[in-house]
Amino acid sequence: MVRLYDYPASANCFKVRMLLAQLGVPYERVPVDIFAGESQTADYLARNPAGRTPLLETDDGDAIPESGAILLYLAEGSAFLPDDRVDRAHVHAWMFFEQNLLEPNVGTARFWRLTGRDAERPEAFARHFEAGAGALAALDRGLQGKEFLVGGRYTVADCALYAYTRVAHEIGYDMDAYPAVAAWLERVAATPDAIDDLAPYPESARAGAGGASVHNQPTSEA
Ligand SMILES: N[C@@H](CCC(=O)N[C@@H](CS)C(=O)NCC(=O)O)C(=O)O
Repeated sequence: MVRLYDYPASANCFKVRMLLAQLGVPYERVPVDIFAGESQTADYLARNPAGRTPLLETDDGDAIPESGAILLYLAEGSAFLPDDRVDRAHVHAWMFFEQNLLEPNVGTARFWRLTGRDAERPEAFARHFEAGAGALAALDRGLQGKEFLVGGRYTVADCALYAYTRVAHEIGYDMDAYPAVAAWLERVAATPDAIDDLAPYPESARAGAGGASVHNQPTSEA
């Protein structure tokens, strides 16, 4: 059985839980308390040098870090990853976009806002928030006239982009400004076996709680 090293409040981990549910793959869920340093132990760093969740341990003991890599590994051979080379390239393009523009901005802004870190660095927060709005606008343009991101059907690209987009409203993004995104969010939520189990950040994640994590904090802002 595969094993998922998981932080329940992480939308990066949520992506993987969602795809595992949609593929019907049974797995062992191993909670990692990133604010208690559990992702920074020598053992964990040997399996993921970046010290982050999610991390997937395969049946034969390989350890795969990075949510996008895990999604692509799991989706291989399934209907969630197109065979067509060009469609596949578009899936990859959206997943790179997610990691390059959406997650580092919407994800960071969300983490800072929900844990009180926005007040510590208001200017950096505003930059992330604004860049996140730009990413949502780009996603909206990309979804215009489309049911799903690639090939007219739900793929791992939708799964990857759904995770942070669906919670953007929690920190004040006006989703009415992105009508194609809003309609797509509903379509993704209605796909078979979609889940809704993102946990709230616990007290230990709050600014000043003493956690050692650099979770969602780009080094350029450190
Ligand atoms: N690019 C990575 C980002 C992973 C990431 O930022 N994980 C956070 C939780 S959302 C984490 O485990 N942080 C622990 C730390 O930074 O110490 C991915 O997509 O998996």
